[in-house]
Amino acid sequence: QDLYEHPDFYEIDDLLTEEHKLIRTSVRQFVKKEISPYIEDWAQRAHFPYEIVKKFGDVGAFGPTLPVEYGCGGLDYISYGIIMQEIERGDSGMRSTASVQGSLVMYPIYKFGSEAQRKKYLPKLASGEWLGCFGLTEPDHGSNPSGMVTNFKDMGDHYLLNGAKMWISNSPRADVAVVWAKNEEGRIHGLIVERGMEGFSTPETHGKWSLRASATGELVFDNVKVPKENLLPGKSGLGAPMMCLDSARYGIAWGAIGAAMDCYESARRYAAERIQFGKPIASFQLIQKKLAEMLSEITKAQLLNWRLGVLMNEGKATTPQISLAKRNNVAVALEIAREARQIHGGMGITGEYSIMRHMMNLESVVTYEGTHDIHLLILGNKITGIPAFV
Ligand code: TGC
Ligand code: FAD
Repeated sequence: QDLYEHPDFYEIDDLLTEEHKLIRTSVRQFVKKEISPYIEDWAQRAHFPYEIVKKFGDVGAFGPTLPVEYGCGGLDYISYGIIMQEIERGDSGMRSTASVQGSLVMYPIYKFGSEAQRKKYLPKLASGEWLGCFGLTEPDHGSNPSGMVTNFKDMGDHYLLNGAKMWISNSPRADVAVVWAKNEEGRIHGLIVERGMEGFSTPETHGKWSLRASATGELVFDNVKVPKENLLPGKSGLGAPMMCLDSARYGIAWGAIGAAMDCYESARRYAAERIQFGKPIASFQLIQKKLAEMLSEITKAQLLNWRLGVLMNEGKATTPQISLAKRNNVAVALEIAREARQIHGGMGITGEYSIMRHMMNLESVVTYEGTHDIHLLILGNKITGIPAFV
C-alpha cells in the first residue's frame, strides 16, 4: 500500500524509481507508527525519545548513501532526500537526529577517516547502537566558524583538547562527537571524541521553544586527552566541515518540504470541514489563495529538490546551489506553516494539530546549517565574486 500523501501536483512521482517509492512508503509507515502518535507529547514535555535512535537504525535512516560494507544503505541522494522529507513530515527535531548522524557524523568519518575509524564507528552508528553529534558552532562563533577558538596541542603520544561548542544537536546523549578544533598552527582538524573521556562533558540546553523533541547541548573540553588515532586524517581546513554541511543542507532542503506538506494537508482538510457563515471556509477566496500559494511553493520546491538530487548523484552539485535550495525551501515551509496556522484559526495554536510545532521547529531550521541571510550571502558571492561576509 502506498501511503504517500499528496501533493504531487506536477506528477514528480514519474521521475522517481520504484525503489524510491518503496523507500518512501516504508519510511512513511515508520513515521506514522513510531513518531506521529507520540511526537506532540514528546515536544510538549521537551522529551528526546532516545529509543528512536535504534529504530532509525533499523529503518535505515542513518547514513543511507554510505556503502553497504559499513552497514549503510548504499542508496542514492534522491533516496536520502525522500527519507529526510518523510521524517520531517513527522517532526523537524526527529529529522535533525537522523541528519546529524548521517551527514555530520558518519559522512566525515567515511570521507576523511582512516579505514580503522570507518570500521570502528560506522556500523555502530548505522545500526543506531551509537548516537553521534557534530561540534562546529561555538558560543562566540556561529556564522563565522573559521574564528573558532577550540584547540588541541600535540603532547607526543596524544592530543590535549580545550574549548567549548554550543547548540549541538544530539550532544546530551551522544556516544561520539566529531569535533572541529584548531591545532597549534591554527589549522582546523576533525577529532573523534568519545563519551567517557576525562574532562569531556555535554550539558543540555533547556528552555527551547523549538525542536523540543530533539536534545541540544554543549560540548565542553577541559584538557581532554584524545588518542592520536582519533584525528580524521583525510582532510583539514574549514573546507572539511563545510563539505559535511553541503550534505546536511541538501537533506534539510527536502526535509523542510516534508513539514510544509504536513501543514498544507492539514490546512486543506481543515478548510473543507470547518463551517463559518454557513459554508466550509474552503469556499472563501482568501482561504483558496492561501492554499493555492502553498501548493505552488511546495511544487516548485519539489522540483528544485529533485533536480538538486540528480546533481548530487552526479557529484556536480555546488555549495551555492545547495544554499539556494536550503534557503528557499525552509523559508517557504515557514511561510506555509504560518499560513496554515491562520487557516486553523484558534485550533492552530493547540497541540491537536501539528502546525504550531512545525512552525516553531522551522524557526531553528531557518537558522541552523547556515542562517537564511548567510545563504543569501553565499549566493551573492557566487553571483558577484565578492564575499560580503567580512
Ligand atoms: P571561506 O573563505 O569561504 O572558505 C574557507 C575555506 O573553506 C573552503 N570551503 C569549502 N570547501 C569545500 N566545500 C565547501 N562547501 C566549502 N566552503 C568553503 C574554501 O574553499 C576555503 O578553503 P581554502 O583552502 O581556500 O582556505 O570561509 P569563510 O570563513 O569566509 O566563511 C564562509 C561562510 C560564512 C559561508 C561559512 O563559514 C558558512 O557557511 N557559515 C555558516 C556556518 C554554518 O552553517 N554552521 C552550521 C553548523 S552545524 C549545524 O548547524 C547543524 S544543525 C543540524 C541539525 O540539527 O539538523
Ligand atoms: P550569529 O552567527 O551570531 O548570527 C546572528 C544574526 O546575525 C543572524 O541573523 C545572522 O544571519 C546574522 N549575521 C551573522 N553574520 C552576518 C554577516 N556577515 N552579514 C549579515 N548578517 C550576518 N551547530 C553545530 O555545530 N552543530 C549542531 O548540531 C547544531 N545544532 C543546532 C541546533 C539548534 C536547535 C540550533 C538553534 C542551532 C544549532 N547549531 C549547531 C548552531 C547553528 O548552526 C548556529 O546557530 C548558526 O550557524 C548561527 O549561528 P549563531 O546562532 O551564533 O548566530
